[in-house]
Amino acid sequence: MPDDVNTETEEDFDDEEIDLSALNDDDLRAQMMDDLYDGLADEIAEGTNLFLSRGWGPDKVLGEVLVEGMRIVGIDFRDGILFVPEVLLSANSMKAGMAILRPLLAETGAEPIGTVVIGTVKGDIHDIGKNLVAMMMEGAGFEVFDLGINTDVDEYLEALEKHKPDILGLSALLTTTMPYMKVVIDTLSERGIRDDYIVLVGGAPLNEEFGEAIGADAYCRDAAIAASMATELITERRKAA
Ligand code: B1M
Repeated sequence: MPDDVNTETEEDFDDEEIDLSALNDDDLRAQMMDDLYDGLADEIAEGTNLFLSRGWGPDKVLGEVLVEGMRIVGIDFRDGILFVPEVLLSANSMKAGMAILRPLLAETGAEPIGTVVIGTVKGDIHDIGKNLVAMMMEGAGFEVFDLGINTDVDEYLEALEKHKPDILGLSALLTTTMPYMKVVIDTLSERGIRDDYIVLVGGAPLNEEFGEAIGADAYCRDAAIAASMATELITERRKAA
């Protein structure tokens, strides 16, 4: 066969391993966004470690690579280009990166400034955003008890009784599960314990008006705001006491 005939098929090309460490920051970031889209958890873990070794802060890797990558996945999910199994793989690869960043973001060394109980409400299994909020709150110096997903009102009540937190955080990503936040808050009111806690709510379909309408103390647009709001409201409450 003549030397100049290229026998490489498209499949061979796709299978070619990319050496992530050989990429500059911009290309690595772009490659990781592709890898997140394709649900490649090992590559996301490797890329996350590479960025950290190049001096990127954990918050920068989180915001500029992982959250941004997931935003793109979200757009294609909405537009029917990606489907649930694919998005689950992306979510898992996001978690592989978050597992590396979590201890770094949580490193404060200080005494906890308060306690938080957080969970995604009943009927809802989205947990990436809630996990980020928990991570950021830990990073801001809170002790966090995470109840996971699909949390019903009895589970919240049990955790409040057990951990006696300052803050209750509720997460919902679906328009069909947002109303359950009101069920939780109303139950606290019926039991006469609503004012024992600062209740923060968040999740993509919510807004400030909704938070107000259901009687939450605040709606938090993102994890950084949740952490700063928690600090602000707990400081205010302690001053007033
Ligand atoms: Co679902 N999903 N999903 N999904 N999913 C959305 C939410 C959706 C908007 C996609 C779309 O159509 N564009 C849509 C909801 C539409 C609606 O209700 N208006 C949707 C749907 C429809 C569904 C299913 C019904 C699909 C189906 O089965 N046909 C199904 C529902 C399952 C269920 O819950 N019962 C479903 C399933 C899934 C997967 C399992 C495949 C997967 C979840 C995996 C997981 O979480 N482990 C998934 C994913 C990944 C998404 C998208 C693509 C991404 C969500 C995410 O992780 N974002 C999402 C599209 C989107 O949001 N653009 C979508 C990244 C994350 C960092 O952001 O979660 O917004 P976010 O969190 C932010 C803030 O909102 C805030 O801070 C976070 C960090 O900054 N925040 C809080 C969140 N919680 C907070 C709590 C606080 C404070 C702030 O407390 C104090």
